[in-house]
Amino acid sequence: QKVENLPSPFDGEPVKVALVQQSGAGDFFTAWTAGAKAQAAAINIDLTVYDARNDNAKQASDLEQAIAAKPDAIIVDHGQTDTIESHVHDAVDAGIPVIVYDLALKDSTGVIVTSQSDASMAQGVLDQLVADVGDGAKVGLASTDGFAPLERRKKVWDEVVAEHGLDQLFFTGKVTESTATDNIPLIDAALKANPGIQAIFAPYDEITKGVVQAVQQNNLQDKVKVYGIDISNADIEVMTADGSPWVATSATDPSAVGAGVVRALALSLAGQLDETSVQFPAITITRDFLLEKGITNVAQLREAEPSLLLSDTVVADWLPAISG
Ligand code: SR1
Repeated sequence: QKVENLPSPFDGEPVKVALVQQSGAGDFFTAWTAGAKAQAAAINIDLTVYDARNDNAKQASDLEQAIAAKPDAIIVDHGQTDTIESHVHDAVDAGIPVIVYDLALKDSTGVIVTSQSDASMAQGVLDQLVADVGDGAKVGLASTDGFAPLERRKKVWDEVVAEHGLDQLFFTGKVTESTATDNIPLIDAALKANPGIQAIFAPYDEITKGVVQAVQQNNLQDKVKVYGIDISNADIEVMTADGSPWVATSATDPSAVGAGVVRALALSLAGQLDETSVQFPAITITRDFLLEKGITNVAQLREAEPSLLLSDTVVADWLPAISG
């Protein structure tokens, strides 16, 4: 989908952009990166992708390497504040425009900051959780600290737990290059140690899938409800399977978000971005909705919920949203 009549700097030699990722693993990041690449290709951006495979020291050296290559701009996707922020400042000091996605910065001067609407995403599924299991229910959190979106979602969780007197019996989880598989033993142990759990909030779909497996291998699918964040073809298959405990998720279309981050950068390079931060809106999707509509993949979900395409977010006549 190449776009014609592009403004400067997209109307000449390809614009060189480095994408420095903490990890490209899992459904979300695979789709996000595909969306970023498609949007970049449409507007004459030559995108070089660095994937640190969840190695924070490597992401820092990837960013140093990217700065040394003097690209026209850098996108930093996720990362730990402690290891990445100083390098972001180095890039800004070197005159390289920087846009970050899901990276918490203590000082974001000169940087475009983007994220999903994490607070409303978490609120959407947690409202459903409270409606389903009620105040005072026994619950668990399957997540981890150190990742900006997960910490933003946990903040809402802590508020909901306090407001509704939920009895939080565990908080466990990890992010790795095999997050779904690596969370199964953690949740299995938590379920065995805490009989009577009624609901689990697992605010990252790779963790959610691990939670669903652990619930099923303990034969607790009729007793424990699971609430997630994110959506993918594989997630829809898990949610709509017979007797699935995964009852609701809040999500964007990750491919549309990856594309949206590239558009925000492109608007900024063209001198047409007024804001310094962009948030991508999400929707809450229930298992019942997917089953009622007969939705079996993300393409069908986009048709049912066109707002997922983000067609009105950071767009211009010369910069339409790329559909996934
Ligand atoms: C490890 S952080 C994972 C989250 O970041 C993305 O923005 C996705 O929504 C995912 O849940």
